[in-house]
Amino acid sequence: MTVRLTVAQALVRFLAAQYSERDGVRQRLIAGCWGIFGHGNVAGVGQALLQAAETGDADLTYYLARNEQAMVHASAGFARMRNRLQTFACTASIGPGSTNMVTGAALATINRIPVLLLPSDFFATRAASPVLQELEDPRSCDVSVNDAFKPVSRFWDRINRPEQLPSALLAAMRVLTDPAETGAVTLALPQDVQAEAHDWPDELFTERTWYVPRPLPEPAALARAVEVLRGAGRPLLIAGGGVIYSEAEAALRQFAEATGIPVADTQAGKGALAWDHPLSVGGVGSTGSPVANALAREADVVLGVGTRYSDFTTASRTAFQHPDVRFLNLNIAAFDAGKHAGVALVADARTGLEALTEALSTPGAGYCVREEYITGFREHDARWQREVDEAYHLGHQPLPAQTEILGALNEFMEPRDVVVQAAGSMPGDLQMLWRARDPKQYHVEYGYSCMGYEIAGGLGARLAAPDREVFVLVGDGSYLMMAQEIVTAVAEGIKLNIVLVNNQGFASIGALSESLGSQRFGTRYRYRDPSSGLLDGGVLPVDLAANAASLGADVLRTRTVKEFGVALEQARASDRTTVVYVETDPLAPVPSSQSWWDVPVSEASALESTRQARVAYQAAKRAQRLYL
Ligand SMILES: Cc1ncc(C[n+]2csc(CCOP(=O)(O)OP(=O)(O)O)c2C)c(N)n1
Ligand SMILES: [Mg+2]
Repeated sequence: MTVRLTVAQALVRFLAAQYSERDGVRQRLIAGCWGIFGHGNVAGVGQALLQAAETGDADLTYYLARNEQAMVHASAGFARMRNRLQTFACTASIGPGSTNMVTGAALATINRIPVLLLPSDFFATRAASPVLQELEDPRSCDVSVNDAFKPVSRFWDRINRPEQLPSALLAAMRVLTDPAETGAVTLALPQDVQAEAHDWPDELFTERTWYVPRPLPEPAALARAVEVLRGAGRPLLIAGGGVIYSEAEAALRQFAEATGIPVADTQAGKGALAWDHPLSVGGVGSTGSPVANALAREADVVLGVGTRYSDFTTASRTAFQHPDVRFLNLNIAAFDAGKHAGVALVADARTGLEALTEALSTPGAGYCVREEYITGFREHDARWQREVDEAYHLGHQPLPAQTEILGALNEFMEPRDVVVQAAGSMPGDLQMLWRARDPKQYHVEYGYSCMGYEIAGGLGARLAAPDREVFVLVGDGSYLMMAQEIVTAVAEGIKLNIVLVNNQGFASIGALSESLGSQRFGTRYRYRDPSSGLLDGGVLPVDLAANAASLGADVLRTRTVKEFGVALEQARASDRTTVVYVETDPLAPVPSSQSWWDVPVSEASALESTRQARVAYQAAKRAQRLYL
């Protein structure tokens, strides 16, 4: 039997019938469809979504975003919160509507998070070419702006004929649900093809379940891994996002407790082991804790679990200084497992950790690190925790320090509450100072570190977990890039608590600039000073709190840490999206991670500040290693 539907109607009906399943738990794979309509999709996908809603033929709720980039962020935030087992589709109009999603696609792919993107495309028939917003490439009639999605998608296709849809859909669902391959999946939909009717086989629309696998380690690879660990005197485990996506927290804790191996975390992995577990040593790398970084420096074996070893994690390949350091990488993606010439253990994080625990716990011949090793880092951690307490309660005047705001928030939040952040000086401070109590509490997007993710990503996180309070932390720079989803939150009644931290510009890049001899050039939001010709004049008459109120949020202005704490209580008690506004001192002190990050400094310069920075840069770079 066949059913006559347009391509867009078939697509919607198909998406509503897809499920994912892991550990016997089944859920809808595509939870709904974000969109912004234009001539490219209004009559195609738009009509199909309307028809689905009106007739009840397909259940695919439509969410209206205010910016296409943001709807991809919301989908990624949602998928991350749901451990990659569920995501959204995103429909955009041809041209700018579609290319606005490219940044979101890159974010999803880099973070290995599934999102389904449906950019609209020019006429497959070319009947009306060049259609409004069509890129005309004199070299080929087959190129459109949607080709820009190719490098940032894990699967990409253009549906030029209805017959191509079924195989493209099956391939797309497979990639979305493959934990090793997942990322942005792009199906470009020419606007005429969306509206074209076709006789589809009924079976295309029967419910389909995509089983998310938990691959076991290969026995020979497990044996090699066990041999490496048994020879380790000063091992360090690095827990990445893969631990959390795999829900391997209990397996991680059992492995650590069985072996005594300390656990450091990455931005995506923070919370995999609670901060106050005796074997938890905090963030590792450029913005990590001095405790984890001291262990990293002397580790003879680094066991990376579910990490892609970003340059922040490895301190640009300076974090590990033991002359014979070896890497053992447990990862579901062979690509990541092979990094740093490591011994690769390709497996799901949970099954892999369970296998390692079992293999190392042989009765009478179990592996465990020496007691002095544990005592050493626990003493160091106790000293470090006192420093964190100080940073949380600095009493900085007249404006509070950012570390005090983060401290107040940390002490205020319940374990199941979620903090969302992405860019600026906060991810670094958070990675170093945040005390995560639950695996889903710390939601910092630091694969792409995309300014503007915060509010949109928070929206997705809250949609995924309506039973958790979401606290979006956003700097003034990020806020100015993408505040518009406050309107979506208000319209949908999706309650967000938004902490807006204003420090008059880019504290992060300002500090980085200064450390690299570039004197904070161009990093402050100031008037242009006519005498210097630079942007270092007076403070601008900008009121971001009023801006947030104008978008429909409740706003609480605070000036002190005490007022900030009271406002947090009020925000939590409210059922409306509430912005807690606070100004902080961008120059307040922050503890040192005792680490480094490679940002090249000009080799030739007319500026003394740059020349000095270059000398320091060259000295630091000598510690960089290849790990062959
Ligand atoms: C889209 C985007 N553009 C540029 C950058 C580079 N960048 C990183 S942090 C930052 C400044 C962020 O300012 P703000 O949100 O106010 O945070 P602050 O640094 O003041 O803490 C910039 C420009 C980025 N990460 N993302
Ligand atoms: Mg700022």
